[in-house]
Amino acid sequence: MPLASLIREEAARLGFSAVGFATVGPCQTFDRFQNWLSRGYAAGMDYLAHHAELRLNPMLVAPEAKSVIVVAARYPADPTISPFSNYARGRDYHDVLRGKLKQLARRLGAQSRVPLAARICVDSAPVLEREWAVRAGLGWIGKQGSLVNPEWGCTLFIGELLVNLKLVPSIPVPNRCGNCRRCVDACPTGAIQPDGLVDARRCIAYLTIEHKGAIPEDLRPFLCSSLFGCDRCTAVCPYNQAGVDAILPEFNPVGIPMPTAEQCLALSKADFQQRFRGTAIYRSGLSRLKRNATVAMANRNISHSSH
Ligand code: B12
Ligand code: SF4
Ligand code: SF4
Repeated sequence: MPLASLIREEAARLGFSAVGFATVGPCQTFDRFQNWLSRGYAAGMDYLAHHAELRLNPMLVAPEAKSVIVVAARYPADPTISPFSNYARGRDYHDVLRGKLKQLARRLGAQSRVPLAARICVDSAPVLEREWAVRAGLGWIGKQGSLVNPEWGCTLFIGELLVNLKLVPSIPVPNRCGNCRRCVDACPTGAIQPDGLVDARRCIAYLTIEHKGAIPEDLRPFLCSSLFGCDRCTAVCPYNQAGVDAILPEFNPVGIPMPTAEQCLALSKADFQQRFRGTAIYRSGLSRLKRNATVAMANRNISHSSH
């Protein structure tokens, strides 16, 4: 079987909703990334500026790499915005995608005629993952900055294998946002800039997950009941029409309720570990969750007193 067909077959067996290939070379949007950094949009995520220039070309991360295999895994798109982002309700996507990409590499290594060199990336390397997803034909960049796949929408995680194999690159998908601007209009804080860059300093996903310290007072009311992450600009996308098809079961923990803000405040360290170990919430930590719960409860009081 040709390697490309084998990769597609194995990716589908592993539950990925899309897979594509791109040829390793210089990045096309490194200037955009640098512009984002220079405007201060990375907020407190200092790690993104460290070794920024490694994003210029995946060969700087994996010198033997010839192709980028990009996979997408679907998580539930729930239009009813709930306090915990849908992306974080199931198992930590970093672990899930990494585990599956390891299996993909193993199968590929067993069939390849040359010894396989493969580097896995899931947020874990200085790689502009959205650019590589576009170049591998997985979709286009929507007005909110996310990868949108014409069949599966934008509630997708992406991961890459940088491999020393030559694969025929996939055909890119043209941008189909058209006149739609639902995502831009759905953002309560104006974090999405006119040129499509997201100012993390105003982004609820950043503020509730990554930000250290107190949440700036002027932004607190915009969080409403958010406890972790923000789905507002992804949930409204009209391309999220595929129902529950191809959603990985690991990301769809049916029947396990999420705690309320009050319950979050009452969690002990041991409770937190027991409930959230293995999820993205665990990485962010109990003190940030409690900070967010305090803001969500205060917001509830504001909305009650204004009625
Ligand atoms: C930092 C970060 C954040 C920050 C900043 C987000 C941002 N938009 O910049 C914060 C904490 C706010 C965040 C939030 C979220 N994130 Co995030 N995040 C990242 C991370 C680690 C780096 C992103 C980055 O470099 N940003 C800087 C900007 C300038 O780069 P960029 O967004 O990648 O944009 C590039 C493309 O748009 C490209 N581009 C634009 N137009 C075109 C056109 C063409 C033709 C081409 C080729 C390229 C191209 O140019 C830009 C520079 O390369 C990536 C993982 C990674 N290593 O890439 C995950 C990642 C982007 N996040 C992801 C997710 C799921 C989210 C959330 C949905 C989580 C949530 N629900 O709370 C939100 C979405 C918010 C949003 N509207 O973007 C996924 C996105 C998957 C997807 N479908 O796009 C990623 C890829 C993680 C993963 N491995 O799956 N995130
Ligand atoms: S994740 Fe939320 S706050 Fe951030 S850009 Fe999207 S809608 Fe705005
Ligand atoms: S909501 Fe509309 S503008 Fe935003 S990404 Fe989806 S199609 Fe594009």
